[in-house]
Amino acid sequence: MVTAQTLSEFKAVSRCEELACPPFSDADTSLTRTYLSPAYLAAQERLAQWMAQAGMSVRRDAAMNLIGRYEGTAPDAPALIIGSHLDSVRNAGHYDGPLGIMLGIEAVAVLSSGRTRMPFAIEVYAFGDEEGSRFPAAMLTSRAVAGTLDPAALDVADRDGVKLAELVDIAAYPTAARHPDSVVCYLEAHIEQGPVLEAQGLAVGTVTGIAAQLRYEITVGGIAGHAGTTAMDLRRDAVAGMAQMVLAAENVARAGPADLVATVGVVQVHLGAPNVVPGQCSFTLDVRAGDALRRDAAADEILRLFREIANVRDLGLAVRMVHDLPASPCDPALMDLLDNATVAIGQTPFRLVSGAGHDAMIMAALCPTAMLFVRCRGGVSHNPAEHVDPADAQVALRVMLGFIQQLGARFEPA
Ligand code: HGY
Ligand code: MN
Ligand code: MN
Repeated sequence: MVTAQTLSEFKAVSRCEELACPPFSDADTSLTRTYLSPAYLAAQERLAQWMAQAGMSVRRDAAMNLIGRYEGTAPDAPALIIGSHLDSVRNAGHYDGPLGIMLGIEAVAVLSSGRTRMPFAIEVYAFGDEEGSRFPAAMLTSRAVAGTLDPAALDVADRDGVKLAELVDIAAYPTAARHPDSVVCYLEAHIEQGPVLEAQGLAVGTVTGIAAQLRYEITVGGIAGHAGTTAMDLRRDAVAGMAQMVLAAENVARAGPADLVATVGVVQVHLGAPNVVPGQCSFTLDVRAGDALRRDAAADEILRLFREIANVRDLGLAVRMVHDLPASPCDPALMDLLDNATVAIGQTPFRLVSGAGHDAMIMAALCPTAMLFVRCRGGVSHNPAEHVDPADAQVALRVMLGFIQQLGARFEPA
């Protein structure tokens, strides 16, 4: 029914490469593409062309997601949504997010070129804010689509003080929500961002679930002082306290099981100067584990240690939760379809957990979800050295096409 193309016709990887440079990056010599930036909008325009070439109608929703729709055999049929994110971390790799979008477009292009229509529509979503790299919140746009967005989360501004409300119609934002009846299920293909598939010698793997994650913003208050005249025993040094807290968080995570991780990724010293004992600093804390119970126990222990360190050092401590993302199991029946499609092309099916967060964990509130991981070299990600072999990405496309065919064979209109 559907023939896989030759590798030379396969465009998903080269298109990710094209989008990794200006004008599709906000940085000159690396990839940074943040939600609603000029680079983000330029990348949407290029994606819209590829979606249209693949036979899709293209629109944007009120959360400024870009959406391509390939109609099914029945008008207004519910849609299989295939998606991932168009935004990136700063100094990013080229595939984290875009690869899943390009594979969705490529799958529709293969169906469209074969004049194949499914009993459901297929919509490809390029989500706008999975990384949270511009505003102090993440997954805003997939939460809007899933209908789980707290409007208060939209009251944010970026590092330059630009408010989200200046860039989008906040009042209309919730209209991006999809009615559950309009969606069949959600499928996301994504690089693994870990070393497991490479260690197994496999191109793709079926994701069983996504780890639970908590994110906090911590502020430590001390007393600024002269670096030359403030005796060590009289100091209330906010950065020294923060340093002790960072190591305390690392020790708790190291003492736990392999899937328990804690990360301090952003550190800021308020009015820092070489000759000033720091009076205030802030940092982010990200804690994850395969289930919320162990994640929460670790986070509680880390925050208890933070309070203890602050007391001993006579420092102020303020803790603000940025987000709480529960663990998200993938749908067992959809996992079976991915495994079957993997076997059907002569590959070995393999299941693994995702330590990284994805829009799929948000879409799980709306519909059954499935994720397909693609091997990436050394498991490196959130790094310009991120690399995916085009042949592996094409295996993923073939699995996705098999998944779509099986879903069509099982689909019963409501
Ligand atoms: O944080 C994550 O796991 C994802 O890359 N946003
Ligand atoms: Mn990422
Ligand atoms: Mn990602």
